[in-house]
Amino acid sequence: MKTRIISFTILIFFTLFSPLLAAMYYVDAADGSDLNRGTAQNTPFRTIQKAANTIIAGDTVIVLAGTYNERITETTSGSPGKPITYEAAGNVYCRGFTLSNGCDYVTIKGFDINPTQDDNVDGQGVFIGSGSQYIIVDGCTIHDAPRSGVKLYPDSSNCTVRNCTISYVWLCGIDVYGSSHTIEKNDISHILQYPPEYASPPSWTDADGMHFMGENHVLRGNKIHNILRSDGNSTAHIDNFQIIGPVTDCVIEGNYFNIYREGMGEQGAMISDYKGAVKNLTIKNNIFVGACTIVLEKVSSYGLNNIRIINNTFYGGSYYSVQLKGCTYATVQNNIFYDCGAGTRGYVYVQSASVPTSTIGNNNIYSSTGSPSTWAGGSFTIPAKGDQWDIDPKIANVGSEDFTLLPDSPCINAGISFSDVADDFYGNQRPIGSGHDIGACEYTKNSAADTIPPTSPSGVRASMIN
Ligand SMILES: [Ca+2]
Ligand SMILES: [Ca+2]
Repeated sequence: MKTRIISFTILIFFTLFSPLLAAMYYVDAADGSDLNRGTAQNTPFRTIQKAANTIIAGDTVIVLAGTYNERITETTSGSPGKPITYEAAGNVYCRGFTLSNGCDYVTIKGFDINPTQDDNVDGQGVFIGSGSQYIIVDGCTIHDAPRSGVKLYPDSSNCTVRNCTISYVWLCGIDVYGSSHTIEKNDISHILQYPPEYASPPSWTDADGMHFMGENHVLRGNKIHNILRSDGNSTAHIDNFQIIGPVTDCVIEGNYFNIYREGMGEQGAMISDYKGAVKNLTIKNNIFVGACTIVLEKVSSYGLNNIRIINNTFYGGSYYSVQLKGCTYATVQNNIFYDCGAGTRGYVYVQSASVPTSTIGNNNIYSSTGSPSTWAGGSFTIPAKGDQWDIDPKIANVGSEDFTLLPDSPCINAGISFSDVADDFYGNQRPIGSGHDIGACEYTKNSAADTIPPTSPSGVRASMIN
């Protein structure tokens, strides 16, 4: 009897509340109709916008392969545990997504996005509005945009942009404002100062991998490369990432940066306090190739404070690798600077105002083509304490950009122990062996044990298994 009452109660519940349960909608540009219910694969909507106007929290929209010549505006929010999901099933081309101010818990997966509107909102690949939280942009290809690839507006928070490939967009691949965002494993290249779709760009326009402002963000495991003069970036100050403040408590880790110095001030990163204070920023476990210079420059009264450049590997830069200009409490330790500076200025430039509070040392500085001993350091005396000066770090293969360490590298176990450097560029734990290594890659084998050949087990006899 009791079982029957429970079954009856469940039946009543589902009858009354089934519209509130998560639904699945289908969209098919070729065979759908917005007059359909959209709830089955054989009754799909024709437009993604129709689905956007229909869904509630917890619903999923499956978009079938095809070309959708529409910009989708999402105003409905998901909720904790009940996100709204847009998923591309196959190759789905569309004009991108605008998530209105305050729109929360929306996931966008796998779309090929080519925005066409010459507009600061709808011209972005994905626009995440002010106050929006818990938006996930995953595995999208965003290209040929009149504005940036993804724009996270100020006051947005807890959003994730991951596994996206972004190219031929304006200003920067991802334009980050707000707080507590995770930007990881994206591939960003060919950023444009003057995209053809942007009729009247401002005079200050630029071409950088990423712009990064706000607090508590993590920028991890991204690849930024090939931002080129030959793409029409005639006056850009090309940087892998640029910060103009305010920035607080952010981590930039495990990224691979590779842009070339083509004579116009390309830099690894440009970090200034132009719009606000920059403090508590850690740049660790990154690989910088080509134009590597990280500039920390105080240009206003806000200031730059406690910026740590630790356990990175720099290769092939033709200028100072790190410049400290008016910042306070900067740390530059455990880095490898390999063939940086073209024999003249490769290591650290420190303005006198930054000297008293800077901690610099325990870096490896090496030139494969000659001694770095004449390199100048501004007001700073080099080599610094603990530096491995003009000592080959024994990197596996710089030509093929394998920056792991060889078994006889002097960098193994020679670094300072930073408690927040608990892994390396590849995600291997740190430390391995007796201490942290210098550079972005921890030597993963126990070199002492490696030299001992494995022993054959003795006293083992084979027997039949019955
Ligand atoms: Ca720039
Ligand atoms: Ca070690």
